[in-house]
Amino acid sequence: MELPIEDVRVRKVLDSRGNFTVEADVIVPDGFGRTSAPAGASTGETEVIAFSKSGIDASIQFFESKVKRSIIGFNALDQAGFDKLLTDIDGSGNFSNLGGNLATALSMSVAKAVAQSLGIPLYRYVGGIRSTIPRPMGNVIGGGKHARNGTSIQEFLVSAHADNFLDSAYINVLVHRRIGDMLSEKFKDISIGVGDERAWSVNLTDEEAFEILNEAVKDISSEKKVKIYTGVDFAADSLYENGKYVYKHTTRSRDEQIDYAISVSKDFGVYYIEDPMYDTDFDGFAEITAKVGDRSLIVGDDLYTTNPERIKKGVEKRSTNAVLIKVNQIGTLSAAREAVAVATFAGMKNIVSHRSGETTDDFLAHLSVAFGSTFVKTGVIGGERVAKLNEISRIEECLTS
Ligand code: 2PG
Ligand code: MG
Repeated sequence: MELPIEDVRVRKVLDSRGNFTVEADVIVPDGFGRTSAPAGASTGETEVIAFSKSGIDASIQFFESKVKRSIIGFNALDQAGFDKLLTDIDGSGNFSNLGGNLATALSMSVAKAVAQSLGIPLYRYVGGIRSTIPRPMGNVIGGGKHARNGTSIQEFLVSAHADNFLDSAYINVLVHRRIGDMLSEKFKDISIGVGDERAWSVNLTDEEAFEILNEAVKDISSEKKVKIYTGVDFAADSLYENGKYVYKHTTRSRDEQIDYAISVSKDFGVYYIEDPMYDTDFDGFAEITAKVGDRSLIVGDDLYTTNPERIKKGVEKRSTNAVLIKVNQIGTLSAAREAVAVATFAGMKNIVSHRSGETTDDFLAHLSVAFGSTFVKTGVIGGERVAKLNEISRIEECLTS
């Protein structure tokens, strides 16, 4: 069976930060797929390049002149072949000609068009018969590169475990709301902002943020009688300067950073710990995982950048017990799927994640179900965030009815 690609169009659209990103439309017989790509702010060193270094227009120009004619007529059922073709035509090894964002939009749109043509949902096409509903995880207090005046740690996260996905997502919202009230009380005369992902942003120390987080979680958890896990994304690449970890109120050596991450697990009871160390320090991650991996998830984001080869290195070194998955870090659905396969085979959990600059596209909702993700990290509120949450809730309705 063949499903030849009949037409492809790409265009610029705006993301949630108001920056330009790309959207791709793919048409196959009886199928249409449209995907817009998100954009990171705390990007990892080894991510593919979002757009050509000459800019987004140059990426689109590259597509029009070098890619389009080769993909018209290509059999869309051959996702791996399509993704390899994109990679080969780009030829740079890191999508610096086509741009990883355009590659992501094209790759996902082919899968969406095929799913529609076959009359099955995207999660089913990508994941086969195995489908798992993840738990929603979203940040409620933030800073780093996502906010102007927030905490040093990029994200303070929560994940409620209620009976169904939407209730869990709603309880995350209640924690966010409670924290908003607590912050208004604490900073009576100071206005409180939100960061790119709608987490509260105010001039707090990280320790104050932990206290507020834990108090709000305790309150809502006992009110709703639901377990709520907490998490952090250190995004340690953003803290790292010349071998040290520079926070607003203190500086930590490598060893002190390792001890701090361990104490965040042991003393603050944090279950989910993302990117505690700089992205070349596989051994530092491993020390943390060895000490607290039995009680916490140690998650590699900038460490791995959804790159199967880097995940293999992490498996060898026992760096983490979980991996974050963002398609536009690696540029194609096939590579992201391979990243999940490598991690799963090694017994690691995976978490499909949004980017700080998002669109209302909901493909990551389908991927989190298809990939058997433990959590989906996609914020708590905001139209571009709840687009994903609501779609997972719809999928859950289909799977349970
Ligand atoms: C992260 C992400 C999403 P960004 O670090 O995990 O929260 O941020 O998209 O800016 O890389
Ligand atoms: Mg991260």
